Amino acid sequence: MKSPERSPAPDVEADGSGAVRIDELRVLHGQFVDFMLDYKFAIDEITTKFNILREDLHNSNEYNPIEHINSRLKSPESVLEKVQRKKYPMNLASIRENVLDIAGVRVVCSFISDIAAVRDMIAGQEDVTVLDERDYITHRKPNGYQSLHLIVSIPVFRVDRTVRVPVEIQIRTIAMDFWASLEHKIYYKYRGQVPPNLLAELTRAAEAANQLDEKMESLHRLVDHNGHRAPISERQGGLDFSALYENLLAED
Ligand code: 0O2
Repeated sequence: MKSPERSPAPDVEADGSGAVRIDELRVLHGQFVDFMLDYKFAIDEITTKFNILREDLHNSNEYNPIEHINSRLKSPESVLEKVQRKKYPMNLASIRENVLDIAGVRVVCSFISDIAAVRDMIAGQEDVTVLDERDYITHRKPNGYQSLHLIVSIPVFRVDRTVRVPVEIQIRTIAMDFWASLEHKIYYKYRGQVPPNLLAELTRAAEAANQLDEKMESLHRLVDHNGHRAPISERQGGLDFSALYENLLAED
């Protein structure tokens, strides 16, 4: 099949008056829309990968660590704002190379230990290349933010070419996600100038979310996914959930 012709890159010379001609603007706009499509398709690809994993696990009656998946495509305004803020060259090649979070996918898991499992399932796929990894769980941000961030690249098969497109994947628990969504809203409400007392409260709330995650992880280790008791070797010290568990069994 013959590939459709694509418009050549316009020579965006001003016409002498300093203005860019309308036909040149149209071509530029078309190229930007086409460029952004790569990222939309990359989101579709990664989302499909996670949905396949979920359905495959469900079908084989195995434990499914994924609670839900969200995605977002950065708006053209945010992309251009980031290019300006970071002082990257303003052209598509530079945006491709430098702005790695145009496509974003967030995977929310039930338990802390699920995060590494989900990470390995996606990073281990043949066509997925991990470009960068930031572990804000082991190294929590000072405000309390926790999440595992991966920048991966995946092939996107367009009609006339294959492009490797970067996607930012954020993997976190329900509690981490709950905290981050609220913090994000507060941050935007105050346009980044959050009052110090509110910041301190948010950091305390992050600590509470973390404690909840740790307690849930302990429970998760005590009870296997069919509601049976886990091997003694998997029980952790510290929290006295085993006594609670004994009582529950005694009531049966
Ligand atoms: P949105 O609306 O989610 O896209 P940079 O992207 O260069 O500004 P950096 O250091 O490269 O920042 O990336 P980093 O710190 O790994 O974080 C990128 C994304 O992680 C952010 O994207 C947020 O989604 C999330 N994130 C990071 N830190 C925080 C935080 O303290 N609170 C919350 N709620 N989210 C955070 P964007 O583009 O900022 O926002």
